[in-house]
Amino acid sequence: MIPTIIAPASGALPAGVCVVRASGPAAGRVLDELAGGRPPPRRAVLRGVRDRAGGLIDRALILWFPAPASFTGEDCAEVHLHGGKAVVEAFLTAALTIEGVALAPPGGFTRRAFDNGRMDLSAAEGLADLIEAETEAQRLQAVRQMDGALGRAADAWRDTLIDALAEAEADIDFPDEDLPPGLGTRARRRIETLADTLRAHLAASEAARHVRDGLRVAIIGPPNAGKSSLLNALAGREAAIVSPIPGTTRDVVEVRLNLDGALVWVADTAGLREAADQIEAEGVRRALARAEEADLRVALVDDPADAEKVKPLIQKGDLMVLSKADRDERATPDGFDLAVSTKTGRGLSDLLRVLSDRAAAAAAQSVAAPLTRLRHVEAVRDALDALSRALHAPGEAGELIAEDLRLAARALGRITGRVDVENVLDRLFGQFCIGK
Ligand SMILES: Nc1nc2c(ncn2[C@@H]2O[C@H](COP(=O)(O)OP(=O)(O)O)[C@@H](O)[C@H]2O)c(=O)[nH]1
Ligand SMILES: [Mg+2]
Repeated sequence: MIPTIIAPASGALPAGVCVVRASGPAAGRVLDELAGGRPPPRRAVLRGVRDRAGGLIDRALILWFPAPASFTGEDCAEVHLHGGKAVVEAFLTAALTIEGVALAPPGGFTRRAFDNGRMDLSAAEGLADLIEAETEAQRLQAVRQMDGALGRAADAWRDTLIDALAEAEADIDFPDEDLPPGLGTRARRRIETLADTLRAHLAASEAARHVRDGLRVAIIGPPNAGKSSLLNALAGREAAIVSPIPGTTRDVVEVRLNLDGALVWVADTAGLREAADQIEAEGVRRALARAEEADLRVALVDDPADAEKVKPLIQKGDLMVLSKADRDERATPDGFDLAVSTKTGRGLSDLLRVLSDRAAAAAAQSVAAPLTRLRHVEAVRDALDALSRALHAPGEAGELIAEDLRLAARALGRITGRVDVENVLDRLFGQFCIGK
């Protein structure tokens, strides 16, 4: 028999209220045995909740959602207890004495919703992202994905392919004597349009992942340029150690900023120079690696003459910034985007504005159904590879074309979890919190 899972679904205790959720065939029995029976479906009622010996645990609101019209598609019960640790503990202890009831694993409820066809895999991922969302941009992107935007797009793309496939197969089975063999013009045009759409989604996927994972910024520059001071000033706290001794920062220190609703990670790095010891050398190596993988580098120098030293490390769109701009009131020198001072605050709001604009641009670039995870990107890339093979196959290769179209449809089916899903499920649902 399927176990009935139970877990607190709301946040850390103590709290005003704690929602405990149960799903599975014995969910109704939890209410029968501990809460005086099942109320009418989807109606909140106030009841005394009692342990097996009849002792009062709490007074609680209870709800009953019979299958299939529930979050998981199974019988579900909710008990809104007062959020005291001992209250919740006593209730769970009592519930776990009921046969077939077990504690839910992480993501257990959502996994059942997926297994019962209540949501596709991309929607489940959207829900996980929504729960994790800390910024407005993350929330917007996640709620759309949870609402099915990506799932619907992936299904539509797949339908286009299946239609084209039907046509290609008809051509194989009943070749038209008057036409050259291979993809018909209509099918070819449809596949070309689809390939364009997929390419546009791939192009926008980096922006979508910036929204989800945050824009990654690295501050780089020679020792003592004021990198750690700048990080602390941006963070508004002492995240990194500041000292006049060059070579103080040895590891990458990262802070996250919520800039106008967008997530930005700023990393402070070890100063780039010939290292004095092995630990510092490792710090420099990490600094270079972090700078390389960042979306944006802020090259910081306190002497314009040092600009040449950092130039080889920066890329198009990166920022050249002069630090310690309190020492004289010079205008921003040629070749620099900004001059900042952590002592007087000069230029700091301008720098934050640039970072927030970059992050917002990333959010705005997103298409209606963004590919937010590497998993989606890989599926679309595989589909595109198969499509370009199909489009470039020689005319007589009808069977091969059909096979490539099938492969492309299969790759797109992975986005929603319609095919090839087993290997991702445990990993995905394992990342959820308990009670979700
Ligand atoms: N005058 C002035 N000194 C600064 C400023 N920012 C940092 N410093 C000083 O520069 C030295 C090195 O700073 P730090 O942030 O550790 O530099 P890092 O090695 O690049 O991380 C410290 O003595 C700081 O007090 C600034 O805006 N103005
Ligand atoms: Mg430092």
